[in-house]
Amino acid sequence: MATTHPGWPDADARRYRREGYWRGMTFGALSRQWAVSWPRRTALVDSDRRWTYAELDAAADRLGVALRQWGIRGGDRVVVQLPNCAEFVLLWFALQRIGGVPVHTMPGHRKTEIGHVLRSSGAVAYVVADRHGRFDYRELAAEVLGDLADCLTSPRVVVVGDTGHHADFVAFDDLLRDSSSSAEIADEPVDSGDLALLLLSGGTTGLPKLVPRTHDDYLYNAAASADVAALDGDSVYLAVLPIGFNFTFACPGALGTLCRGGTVVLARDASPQTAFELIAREGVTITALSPPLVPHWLEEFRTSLPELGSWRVLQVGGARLPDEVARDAASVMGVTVQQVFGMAEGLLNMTRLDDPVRLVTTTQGRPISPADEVMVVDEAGRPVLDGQVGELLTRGPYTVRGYYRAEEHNRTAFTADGFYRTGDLVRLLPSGHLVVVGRCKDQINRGGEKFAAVEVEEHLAAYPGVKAAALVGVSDDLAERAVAFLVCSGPPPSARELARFLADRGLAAYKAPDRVVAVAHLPMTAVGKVDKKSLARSVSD
Ligand code: OOB
Repeated sequence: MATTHPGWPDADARRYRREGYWRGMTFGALSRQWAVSWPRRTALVDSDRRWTYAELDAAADRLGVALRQWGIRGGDRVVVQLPNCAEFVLLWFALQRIGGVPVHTMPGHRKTEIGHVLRSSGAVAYVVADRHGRFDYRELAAEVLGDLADCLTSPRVVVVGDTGHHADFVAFDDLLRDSSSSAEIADEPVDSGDLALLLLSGGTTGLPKLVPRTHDDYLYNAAASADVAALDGDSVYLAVLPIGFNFTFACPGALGTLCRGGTVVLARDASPQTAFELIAREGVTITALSPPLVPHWLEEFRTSLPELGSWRVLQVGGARLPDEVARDAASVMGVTVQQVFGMAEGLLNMTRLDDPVRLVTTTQGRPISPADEVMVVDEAGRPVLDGQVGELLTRGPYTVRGYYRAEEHNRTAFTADGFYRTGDLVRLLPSGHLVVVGRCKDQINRGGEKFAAVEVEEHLAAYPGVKAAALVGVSDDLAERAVAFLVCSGPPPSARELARFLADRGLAAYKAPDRVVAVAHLPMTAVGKVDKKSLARSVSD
């Protein structure tokens, strides 16, 4: 493992163990324990399919056997691109039992992103749904595999649902059926310090990096956030955002809920209609949204005035929640709002359920762990004066010390003493709460969906007649808009033409610019970089 990414230095690891942050437990063993502690409680609900903890345990064993017989070995990476369905959870725990490493991707990712993730993780398998929405993931898988033909070993494809005409793809259900009937497996020798999963970073330089999370650190992430969200055996968590998103999966999300013996309910889409029906039917107590969804939920709530007496907490995170929306959400829907400012790399900040309204509506919370170290620094890396704005740096028991297979990038993304440079501009209040005021990383964050500007700029520059391109995030009321500034030799393309062009090049749809502005040249800063601040100002005045 030492060759793929840096881990925590021994002294820190010893301290995290000694002080109880790291429990020395793997997810494979832990999920067996749950089945012993509360076998008959409902663990998982997907439409009209339900699993108790005992059933989840048995399914993970059976699928683990099947995956092992199919050739998955300890340490093998498996790229998972599934919508919110029970198979995601079953597969995740099955992989944990045999030491496999799920690599989380988003349903919106397309050929470019998936190809990159398959290559950079060196995955042996790629798991997709047959269709979701109007999109056929089997076609995507076939196309990506065609492009990977140059790789030494091409990953094999598993399809949840119907494999269609793809004879070389394996159906998830067949995999299960063909496994030997005695579903007894000896656990692989997995160590709690081993890699448990890979998450995708938002990306600041080109394609996203993989974030290596261990059993020790990710379990602490889930359990500590479960405590801050006051989860217990009566909690019912509704997964609305994509289940592969770290927020939905483990902050506290599905994993934190299971750690406490609660119930995870999966929503197939993020509409308030679907969610309100599930909240009423399943007695949901907590759910989590990204900021752009909140006004839709508010509007539907005001219109339909649903009876949702069980619902207590609404977490919101992934992008800055405007203060007024936070206030409205609490007062209109009668729930406690919990702001969550987190990152795939680790650090989680959450407002506390008993924080005064002022902090809940105007801050993005404070670190969840007493062992989280945060520093706010100026451009030269020196701590700013109290209350001043600067870049947030952090390290701690669940914040990684480096990306996976990214030695060069790690030299700049982390300080010499192991602090992760978040690229977020924050102000630290005396209470320890953080206010996110902006960003110094070249990233676009469209209401939670992030990507590096440079990744799209490279594609924009390939558009016929485009001589130079800069993509700039311009903050709007709720989400950020991506504006493409283009220097063109002829008439500039429209936003729609660009969207089609980028989709043809295999990019996720959310990366397409909202607006195109033709300019004679791109302004430069004194150090020769494109002056994105002045470009942003030119359209936001
Ligand atoms: C979450 O994780 P990522 O890795 O998709 O994105 C992390 C970045 C942060 O560095 C920050 O720039 C932004 O997203 N962000 C927020 C925010 N939450 C995330 N910016 C302002 N306010 C917030 N509340 O997005 C994530 C992971 C776990 C839990 C919640 C969110």
